[in-house]
Amino acid sequence: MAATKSPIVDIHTHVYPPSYISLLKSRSSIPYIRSFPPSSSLRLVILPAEDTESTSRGRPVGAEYYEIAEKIKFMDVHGIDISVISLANPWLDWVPADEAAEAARSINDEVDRECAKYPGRLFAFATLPLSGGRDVIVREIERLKTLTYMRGVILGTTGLGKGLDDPELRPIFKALQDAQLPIFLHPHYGLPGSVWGEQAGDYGHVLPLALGFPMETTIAVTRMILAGVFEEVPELQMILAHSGGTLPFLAGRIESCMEHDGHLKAEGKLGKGRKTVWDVLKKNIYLDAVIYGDVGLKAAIQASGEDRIMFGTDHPFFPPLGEEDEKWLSVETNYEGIKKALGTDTEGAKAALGGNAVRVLNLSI
Ligand code: 5CU
Repeated sequence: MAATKSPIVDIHTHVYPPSYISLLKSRSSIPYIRSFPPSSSLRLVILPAEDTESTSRGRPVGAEYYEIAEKIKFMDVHGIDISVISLANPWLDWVPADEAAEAARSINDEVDRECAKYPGRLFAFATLPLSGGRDVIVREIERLKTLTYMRGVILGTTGLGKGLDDPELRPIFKALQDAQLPIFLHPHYGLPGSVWGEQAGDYGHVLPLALGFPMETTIAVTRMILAGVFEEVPELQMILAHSGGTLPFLAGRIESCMEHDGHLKAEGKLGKGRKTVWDVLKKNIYLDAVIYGDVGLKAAIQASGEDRIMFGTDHPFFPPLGEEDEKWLSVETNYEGIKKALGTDTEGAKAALGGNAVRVLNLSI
């Protein structure tokens, strides 16, 4: 009997649906799309650190950012069976409060319709109307159950504006827990520009993307742990972008700093029933494999377990700089990292490449 091939699933892959692209083209502050004469080609400017007069101002933006057929083409070239697509940063963070509910409804419906064009190949993480406030957000979470292809939500680190340890977010986390919708946590804001120094303009996007993004995620989740979110919402599930930033590597240090903190002890926060950082990594957290190397991936596997790792590409970001390449170096590097860390055709590799995502996100229709 022929062996059935185990599926390859990309859980970290973005789109800006056509309606969102139109909005970006109508704007002149971040996030926006425009050309910078004398060049007529369009550039997408989204990161706080990149809106400067240099070649670092945004990135070229083409059909790969918004055409769903381009996503399928990319999947076919890279052997990807299923993609769980998500709106790319900065999501709806910038939308005025009174427009948030309608914006989220319309984007989520649009993404669901895009998935329906390729049944079985596309699923999605929905977008929340964060600026609309608690009730609007909870209503959208409840509505998501009526959409066929939604399997979780993508979330940035700012929450309602005060970070993810904000007590006001607890009902939202509970609503996600009750709806069994995992959070795909993704960075956007990085670290304050001052940490990159006066020469930052010479270094392109390297510092904010390589270091700012992972630190942002690490800080956000550490604040949730310190605030006791995972004790209060014990079944909350999160998939952390970029293999958890640096959380797997720093977990021991964070844990030790907590255990030696007199203030936490005096406040009774170190008693029985506390979930350690290691507990949270193994019970509440999944990690994508978008870390471009086996050393970081092995740390992720050791921290959370082979059954909690999920392949991703970050498409359409990190395209090859040479136009002649069909296969993307960024994707091949991630495949290679999984091969080196988990071998080829092992149960662990199959799980990381797709089995875990199919199981956790229920990827069948
Ligand atoms: O290259 C970038 O700026 C990005 C980004 O903004 N978001 C993302 O998911 N990956 C790369």
